[in-house]
Amino acid sequence: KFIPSKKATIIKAPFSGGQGKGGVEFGPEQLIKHGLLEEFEELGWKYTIADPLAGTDLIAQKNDPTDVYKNCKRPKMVSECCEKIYHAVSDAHAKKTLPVTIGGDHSIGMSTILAFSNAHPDGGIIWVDAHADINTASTTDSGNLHGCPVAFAMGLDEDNWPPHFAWLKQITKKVKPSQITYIGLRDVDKPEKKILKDLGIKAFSMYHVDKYGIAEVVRQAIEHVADGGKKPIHVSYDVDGIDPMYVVATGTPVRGGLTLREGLFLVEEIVNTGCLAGLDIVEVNPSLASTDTHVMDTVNTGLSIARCALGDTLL
Ligand code: 6HN
Ligand code: MN
Ligand code: MN
Ligand code: MN
Repeated sequence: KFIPSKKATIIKAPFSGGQGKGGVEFGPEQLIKHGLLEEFEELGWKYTIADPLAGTDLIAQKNDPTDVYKNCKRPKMVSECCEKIYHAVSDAHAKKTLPVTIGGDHSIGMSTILAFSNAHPDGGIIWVDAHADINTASTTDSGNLHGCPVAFAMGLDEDNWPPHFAWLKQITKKVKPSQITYIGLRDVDKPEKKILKDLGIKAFSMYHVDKYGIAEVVRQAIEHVADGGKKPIHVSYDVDGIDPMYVVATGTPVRGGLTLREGLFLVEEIVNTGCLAGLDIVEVNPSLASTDTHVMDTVNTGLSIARCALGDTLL
């Protein structure tokens, strides 16, 4: 409905500055090495590739000990890279293509959902994750900005933002709390719980998945953010939403997650509405598994998410 042309822009975001571990920057190249582009071709999609971080010295920036602001780690690096990704995703929307952003860590979600909601002011966002990623610059305990992208995209606690985020402050249309919902939550920090409650953000935790089943949860999520399938939907997919038994190679695994099929089914259901208009696949970290089998389990999960999002179906 919203991307009738089957054209996509694949945005490479080999970014790891939003958290401390190395390796998540290899996500895009691993997914591509193991068949991401062939999936697009096989499923009849045309694509172009954007590489907004090419030419950025990511290694030097990650190791810059002066890049701290209060409790926030690497605000300069996160801000500079996220601004570039914001422009790449905005361009993809302007060309009426489906932006598929491949992480990298989840801090880039601040850019993808902000670009989406500026391109589609009536659109809805489904954030699939074990975590809510809605810590503010003040509430973050870890200081890792991949735990904060939703708060930044909403403009929460702007007064305490590191000064580097001036570009983001200038974007006046922020994501509204009513525009987003979560699926898969099971590790939410105390201040995040308060924010979700205070802002009335609808969230489906693993409790809801167990109680109502994934089909009903996805139905309600689509109802809440997209009027049951009348409005564009962006899916920001942190692979740690799926249980670590399927996805070992990720930075912040939490047990008790979605089964592989639940995690894919929810994408299939969203695609069936015809409303998918943006996708992120993040937090694939091939360095964090001890065997090749475990690396491939995780990489293949990322590839399966993409395949479902591109409309692979037997029917
Ligand atoms: N992710 N809530 C924790 C923090 O450090 O703020 C974990 C964040 C995880 C972020 O998985 O994208
Ligand atoms: Mn997560
Ligand atoms: Mn700019
Ligand atoms: Mn996340």
